Amino acid sequence: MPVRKPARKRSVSRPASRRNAEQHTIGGYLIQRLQDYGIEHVFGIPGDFVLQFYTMLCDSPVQVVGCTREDNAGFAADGYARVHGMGAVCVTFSVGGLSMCNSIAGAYAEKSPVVVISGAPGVDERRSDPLLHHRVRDFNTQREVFEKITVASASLDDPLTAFREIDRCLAACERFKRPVYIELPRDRVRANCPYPYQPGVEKPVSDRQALHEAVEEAAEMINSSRRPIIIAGVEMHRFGLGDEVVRLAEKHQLPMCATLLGKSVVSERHPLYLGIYEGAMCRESVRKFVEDSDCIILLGTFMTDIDLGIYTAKLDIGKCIYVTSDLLQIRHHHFNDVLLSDFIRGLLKADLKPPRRPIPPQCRREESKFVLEPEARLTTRRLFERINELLDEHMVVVADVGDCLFAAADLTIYRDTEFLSPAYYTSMGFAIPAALGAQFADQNLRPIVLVGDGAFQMTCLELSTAMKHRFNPIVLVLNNKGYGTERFLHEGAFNDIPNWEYHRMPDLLGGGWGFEVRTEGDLEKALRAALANRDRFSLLNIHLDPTDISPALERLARSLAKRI
Ligand SMILES: Cc1ncc(C[n+]2csc(CCOP(=O)(O)OP(=O)(O)O)c2C)c(N)n1
Ligand SMILES: [Mg+2]
Repeated sequence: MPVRKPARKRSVSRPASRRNAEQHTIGGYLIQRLQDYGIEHVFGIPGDFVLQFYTMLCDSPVQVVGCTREDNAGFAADGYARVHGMGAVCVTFSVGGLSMCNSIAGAYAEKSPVVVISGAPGVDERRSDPLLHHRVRDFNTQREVFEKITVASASLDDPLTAFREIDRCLAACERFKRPVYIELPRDRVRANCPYPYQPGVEKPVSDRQALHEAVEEAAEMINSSRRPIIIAGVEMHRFGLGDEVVRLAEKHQLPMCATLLGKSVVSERHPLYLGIYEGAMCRESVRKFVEDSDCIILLGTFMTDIDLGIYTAKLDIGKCIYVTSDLLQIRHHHFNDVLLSDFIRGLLKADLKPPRRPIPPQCRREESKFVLEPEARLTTRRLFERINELLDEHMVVVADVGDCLFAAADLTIYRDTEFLSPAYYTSMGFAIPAALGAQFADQNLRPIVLVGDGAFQMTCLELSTAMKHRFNPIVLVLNNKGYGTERFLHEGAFNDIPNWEYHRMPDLLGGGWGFEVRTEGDLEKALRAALANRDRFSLLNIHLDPTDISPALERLARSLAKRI
């Protein structure tokens, strides 16, 4: 189902007759369809090959959000998509598009539905094969690159097919929750459809017999098990099935875990929720409870190395019901043509009678009160204990790659889907721009951005855009003077990075609040001030010892040490 949120109304400067006429142009139709899918903001940077379309966008109810770099625009659109249901980015040819490859690859890997729109030289301009600026090899190079990292792509060079192509790409984006690429040659933006176009809606359906047999086999397995458990993954969020998972668990009192990539897919305050399962990286009690199970119901999880605690997880597929949007496997039986949503809803309706499996008290996280030691030097462990107390239902935690991601696994997120991180593709630089996208997607959410000094140095200038729009993320820079996670794997001078005065970013950007934190007392003061400063971003430069690591990374180190 397209995510249909009412588009934000803005004053439109052009006469209505012109706007209506534009709806029948390729550019106008694309903008209309973006809105049909609930897209209210498009991130990007203009250039001469996309200026006409930018003008059209600016005259539409869709708000264009200018970013400092195209890769950041890609991350922002990804963050927006994760919160809002679908995102979009619009850039110029090659110099813009190609610099977005990494962020769009991440969106592909982690199933985030982002529509990539790129301007391109006009079809008529290409006739004598000229060396136009931004050209790489030939005029198809960028589209061919994006074919590899999107689920559908099209070049809208022919008005006869362009309208259908727009619908095909957007439907694929929505169905597969993966990016799509739409290229718009600049001389086709205002081209009209040569015939009255009617969008056709084709909905995928499950094979009824396969669905029936799969649900029956799953029910049999659950009913004959003694220690069933659900592990919920990121796809439950992407496909809007989080509520169904909770209903399934509640109906049969099934205990639940989540994966790191799927963290917060169900509320972490739910009484049936145990925590994140990620092999040796999770708490031992949770690990034991999961690995003792004789029926592991994996719903929309990706079996990634990080989610499996660098493959320290011990899950026997012979004890699993494993369903994603791409596959359905019950023990070693594979079923084809069964939609994820149909299977989950089928399970909800099935006659399940699983045994009750009480959650042992040691699996519950102890909620100890954080007692401040004002003079103590701050450590990662204490920092995250304090952050855990700070979180409320109006915040979204956005974690970058590095120890902050491992440490964040231990945070308790209040509401569902309020934790964003690139926990599979693990590209550094995600958090600051993704937080911008998340705040555009839901302006009632305040981002708590967790970012290492290395990742911060990559994309920090997107704070300038947050500043421009008076957004108020609280950015915690974990300044351990280098690539700590890599130091932990392999020490070398290449892991040292310059120690910037991060807390002085407000001087550069002309606003915001900066704090330097060394002790627990400094942290307390800075956090209180940051929470009170609701008008701009706050940035905490948190000095940590270069050898200090989070409890999660410590757990992994201990487990790996046993194996070596
Ligand atoms: C774009 C990108 N480049 C390189 C890496 C490899 N890498 C993984 S973690 C890491 C260090 C991260 O440093 P920092 O952000 O300071 O976090 P820390 O590990 O210190 O907690 C690097 C370089 C990556 N994941 N992504
Ligand atoms: Mg670091």
